[in-house]
Amino acid sequence: MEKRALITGVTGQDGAYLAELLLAKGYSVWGVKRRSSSFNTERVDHLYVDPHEKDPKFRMIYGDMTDSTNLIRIVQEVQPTEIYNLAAQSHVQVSFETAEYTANADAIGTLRLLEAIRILGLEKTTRFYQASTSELYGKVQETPQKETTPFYPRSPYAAAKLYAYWITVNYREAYDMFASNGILFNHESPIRGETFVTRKISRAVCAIHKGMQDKLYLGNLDAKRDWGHARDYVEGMWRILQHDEADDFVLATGETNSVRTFVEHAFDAVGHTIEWKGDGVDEIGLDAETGKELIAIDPRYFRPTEVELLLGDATKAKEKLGWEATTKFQDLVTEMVQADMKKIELETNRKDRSS
Ligand code: NDP
Ligand code: GDR
Repeated sequence: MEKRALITGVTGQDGAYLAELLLAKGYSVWGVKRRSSSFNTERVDHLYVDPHEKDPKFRMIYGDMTDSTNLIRIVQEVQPTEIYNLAAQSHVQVSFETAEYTANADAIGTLRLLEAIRILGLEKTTRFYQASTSELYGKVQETPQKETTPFYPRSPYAAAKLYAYWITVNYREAYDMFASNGILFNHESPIRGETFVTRKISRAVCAIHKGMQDKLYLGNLDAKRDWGHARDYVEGMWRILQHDEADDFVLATGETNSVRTFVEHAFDAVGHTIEWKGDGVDEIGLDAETGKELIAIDPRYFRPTEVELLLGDATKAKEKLGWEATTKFQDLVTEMVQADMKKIELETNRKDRSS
């Protein structure tokens, strides 16, 4: 039988990696993209096929998680064998500003999609993956965090994702649907959104090194995250839906590092050593060689409630799915910095040629 995947959030980091993976596995992939006044498909443009071609393997369709009738029509048209629900307002800090919208898209959006499957009578033919998150653990209850660790959300984003998590479990139990949660810890890549801390750092480090930016402003340097590579994590999503029964799985590396350590490694990748001085909002990071101030704190980037420590235990995924994170923290940082350096150099060459 033809494998047809529907990916919501296909234009995001994970959507792009997942679409590539599924196409390589022979799937037909349909991605849901939002209408935007500027181009928003940069991450998947390389997968684009002329829709006039006969039977293209990758297609995009307009949609929005806040629009039930649209979602029902999409599921009806695609008749997917697998749905990966990756669409979300995914920025934790932004969720404090746009709490209601975040709940609508991330929580009720998930319900809308599950309902679309039911309304169309596809409960027995469509498998459903929900992009759940380590943000559910929030305020530390125990470490490392695993499937049985209690949740304590610390943001409107996490509270919305908590609803999405439980409605997925509920539809599995109530309607015998194959609906699974992947509780994924932070995963990054060279195509990570520019406002998440890792990519913000890798871009700034390159711009500072090239003399195009003076300083990098950050918030909480002591928050700790379990950072892995997005490429590994989309493989885990796929394995979760291939398992013989629907279930919930943590995907994590089992190693945690602070934002501060990320900054140090990133600068190190371009040959700068960082020395820290002062504390609290007055802390600064200096270039150990020149004494130049490269990092400062901007309290705007502190969150009203913070998640201080995330460290995951992915033993269940290893035992039941044979999944393990393969990219080490240091290699991830280096890959991101090198990719941004290449981008800056290409951009500079292009400007030089056109002037
Ligand atoms: P991104 O922010 O990179 O991508 C989010 C995607 O959702 C984009 O395609 C975006 O479209 C789309 N989207 C946002 N709002 C809507 C809406 N109302 N209707 C339709 N589409 C919408 O996130 P990631 O790829 O990093 O993450 C994928 C999913 O996994 C998200 O649900 C996230 O919350 C979750 N997650 C991510 C983790 C991570 O570390 N990356 C860890 C755990 C969970 P557009 O491009 O137009 O903005
Ligand atoms: P997170 O990612 O909130 O973990 O959510 P983010 O990279 O935004 O923050 C990580 C930590 O860094 C601290 N921080 C800063 N964060 C940002 N964005 N900008 C800064 O300047 C800055 N300075 C310090 C934050 O306070 C935080 O502690 C990501 C998203 O992908 C979610 O969708 C996903 O669910 C979780 O990861 C797992």
